Amino acid sequence: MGRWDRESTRPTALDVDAEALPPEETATATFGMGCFWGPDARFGAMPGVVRTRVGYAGGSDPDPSYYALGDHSEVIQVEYDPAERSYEDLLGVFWSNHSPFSTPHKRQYRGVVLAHDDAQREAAAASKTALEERTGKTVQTPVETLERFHRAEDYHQKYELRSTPVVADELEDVYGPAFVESTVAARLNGFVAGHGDDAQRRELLAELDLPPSVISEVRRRL
Ligand code: MHO
Repeated sequence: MGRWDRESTRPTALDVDAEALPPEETATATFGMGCFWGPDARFGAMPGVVRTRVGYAGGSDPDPSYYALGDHSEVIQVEYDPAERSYEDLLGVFWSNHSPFSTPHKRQYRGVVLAHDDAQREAAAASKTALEERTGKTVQTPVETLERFHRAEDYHQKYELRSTPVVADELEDVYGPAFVESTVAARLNGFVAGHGDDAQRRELLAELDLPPSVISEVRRRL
């Protein structure tokens, strides 16, 4: 893919993504928090989060899809830099951004921690107990073990960004299939949904060589 501004020495979005921490060096967390579009944007804007993707998990159906979820729930998967973020940080965001004291009527939207290992399971259980002690209420959200993550259809990935006029088409052109796993797309997806702070947004936008139409539409939404 070429540069938008031939004179520019700024990195393209793909250059920036190529510098992102490789998957072998990230840690991964998976949570059910209701409709997965929201947490995709929220976590995507967080410094230290490297990649996000949405999917279906927590059930046994071998091949779930949006219209045939079986016993799975919508989940957000977050890859993060363990040197910059702790699993506890993510748990903090998790507990304050779903409804832990009630069970939704559809399993599709249940809150759930899907732990990747014993350490995550213990940390999640401890934070659940702490929340119960702090509030005096019973937390309904279970802590379970992730068996398998099924990635959702592309049209659900980075949904806020994808549904932003102009930006969506341009970025699909720039990225093709790399869009879902892009760190830049994760951040922009968060920014258009209103997450992230000013300095963080300005820094990323100033850094990138993106189509001017994309920059101006993203700016308009900040
Ligand atoms: N049906 C809701 C949530 C979608 S979410 C991917 C809506 O259209 O807003 O389940």
